[in-house]
Amino acid sequence: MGSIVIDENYENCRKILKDSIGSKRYIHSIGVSNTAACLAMRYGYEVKKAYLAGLLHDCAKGLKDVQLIETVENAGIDISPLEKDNPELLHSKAGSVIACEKYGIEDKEIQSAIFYHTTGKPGMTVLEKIIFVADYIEPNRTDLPELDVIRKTAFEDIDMAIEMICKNTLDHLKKNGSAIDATTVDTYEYYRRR
Ligand code: DGI
Ligand code: FE
Ligand code: FE
Repeated sequence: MGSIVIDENYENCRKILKDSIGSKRYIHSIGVSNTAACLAMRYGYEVKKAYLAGLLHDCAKGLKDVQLIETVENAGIDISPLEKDNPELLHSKAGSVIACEKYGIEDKEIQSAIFYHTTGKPGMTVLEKIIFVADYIEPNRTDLPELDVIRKTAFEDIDMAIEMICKNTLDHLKKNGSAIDATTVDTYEYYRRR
């Protein structure tokens, strides 16, 4: 897989991304990239790096379950039994691989922010936090609980926003009887006790 050249306005990136994830998911990605840029301004992180991480965070969403598993396995990343049963969880880990192999992103901070964007993790870096939060609060989200208050909190106390997002996600998963990844619980416990 040859990687693309990223130009100043990410035009190549955008085109390939839109073709591979579809227009609805692409619009979400643009929302995450703009929101991530705003959070980077607030928390003193490089704005363009946050923008690019946000743009590409869901770049593996177009892959089928078998392709997600194959991408992650081929990169030598462990797959838990829970991930094997719920391969959609792997779009974050597969996304970090694809960001590197297909989009030429060699930056480890960006790769890691994509890798952990679904479950979060205890002790996240600034960029990991920014992408985790931007994914939840971006302007095209409408159907999530407490959006208004979490949007405001994100710009006041990002760790508090992470706690609120984790709590809502866990409540949602429990209500639906979905399998819960241990990392999702660990992230909540860490930010609840911070
Ligand atoms: O890719 P997006 O839809 O933009 O957002 P995302 O990467 O946060 O993934 C969305 C879904 O992942 C959301 O419905 C919550 C779910 N999720 C997060 N943690 C877990 C989980 N799903 C399961 N089954 N288990 C988890 O621990
Ligand atoms: Fe995602
Ligand atoms: Fe997303």
